[in-house]
Amino acid sequence: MKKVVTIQDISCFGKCSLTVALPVISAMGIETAVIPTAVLSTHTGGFQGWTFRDLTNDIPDIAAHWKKLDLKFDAIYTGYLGSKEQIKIVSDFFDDFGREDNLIIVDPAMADNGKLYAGFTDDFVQEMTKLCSKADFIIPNMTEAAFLLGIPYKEDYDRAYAEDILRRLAGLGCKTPVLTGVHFDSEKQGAALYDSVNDKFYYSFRNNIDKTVHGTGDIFASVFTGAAVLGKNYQDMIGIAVNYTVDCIEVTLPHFDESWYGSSFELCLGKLIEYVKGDTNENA
Ligand code: PXL
Repeated sequence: MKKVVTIQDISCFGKCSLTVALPVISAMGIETAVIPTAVLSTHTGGFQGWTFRDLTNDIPDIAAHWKKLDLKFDAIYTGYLGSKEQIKIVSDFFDDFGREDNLIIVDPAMADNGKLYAGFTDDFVQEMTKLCSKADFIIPNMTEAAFLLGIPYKEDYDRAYAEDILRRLAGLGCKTPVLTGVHFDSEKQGAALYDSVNDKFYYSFRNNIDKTVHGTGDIFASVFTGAAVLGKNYQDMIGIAVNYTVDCIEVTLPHFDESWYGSSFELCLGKLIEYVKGDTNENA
């Protein structure tokens, strides 16, 4: 069986980070180990008064134990990280567990809609930029890409701009950057992947839904990780991730008022399993 370790927080209520990554990657038939970086009572996107227990100091001990056990992973996938100190420790984990034949996937989960998430600063962004340089794939949205590159966030842009951003992201040191939430008009939204080794761009779009649903970045990154580990080609990696993410948004909309804090991804897991079995997911 393929084996992934995902390193991110556990938000006890709210459906993001580990409570999404674990079920989603498992549903794709992949063994999923976890390193929780912090325990929060809820995520920080719309709730007030959340608790935060930092688990940074546990990470080196977990890594040391796993070294003794000689554990090996097909991919290391990181999401939301709580502090710049934590990013440094995760970077050491990459040095210990990264190998020629495994994948490092970094979702620099730190910002959306032009703004950093609560509690993040420029120092954090700098450290995250360094972490991205060690990854095989990074999966920022347009806001995160702007922060990583130190440029202003743009709401409206064209294909040439998106491709320039992807080239510049590759310049940070990651050979295959992926941009999420890409849209060139109000009709379609999706993702773009840049294979810098072959200088080739891949796109996948679905009809645009003009609604932000919390945790969908984590869903995209989890599915993308699963698809990469299963050896799907670049077009299918983004195709499956876009399709499942949009399915999750669509299924949430009818009861969004009660479920404003996260998508009803559970209702579409059957479809994800079908996408994984499918031969092609081209929908560009
Ligand atoms: O979905 C990203 C995320 C993960 N974890 C926590 C968050 C967020 C986004 O707000 O608050 C704790």
